[in-house]
Amino acid sequence: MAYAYDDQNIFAKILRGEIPNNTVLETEHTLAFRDISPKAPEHVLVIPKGPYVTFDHFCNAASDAEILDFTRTAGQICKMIGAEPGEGGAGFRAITNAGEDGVQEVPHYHLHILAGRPLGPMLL
Ligand code: IU
Repeated sequence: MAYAYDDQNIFAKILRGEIPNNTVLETEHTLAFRDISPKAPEHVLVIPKGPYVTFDHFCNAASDAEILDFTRTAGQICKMIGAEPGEGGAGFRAITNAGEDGVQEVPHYHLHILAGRPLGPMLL
């Protein structure tokens, strides 16, 4: 499937600096920032800087360097918010919504990392 990237989506505007964000960590290929409407005491969104719409789009189309940078940044975020299970933190949930059935609101791939309270069973 071909993905059409909408460069007017809100995360594209954040990446271009047109809209402010609460940055936690920025690297060459990745930005991590606090969700504007947090669903847990710690709620960070990790996004690639490249124009990827969904998780599968990113995994299939991004370069090795982008994927490595993204994954390491997500790992760093888990450390930074003290969420590593068994290392002083109580764990976390990492989730990504994709497309209509996944109820994805913003069409720029993002990984939610939630922590800081018991998160309950995953809703299915
Ligand atoms: P979703 O997986 O696409 O449903 O998640 C989009 C998230 O982006 C959601 O948790 C919003 O609170 C969040 N968000 C944001 O952090 N800043 C914004 O300006 C907008 C949405 I619009």
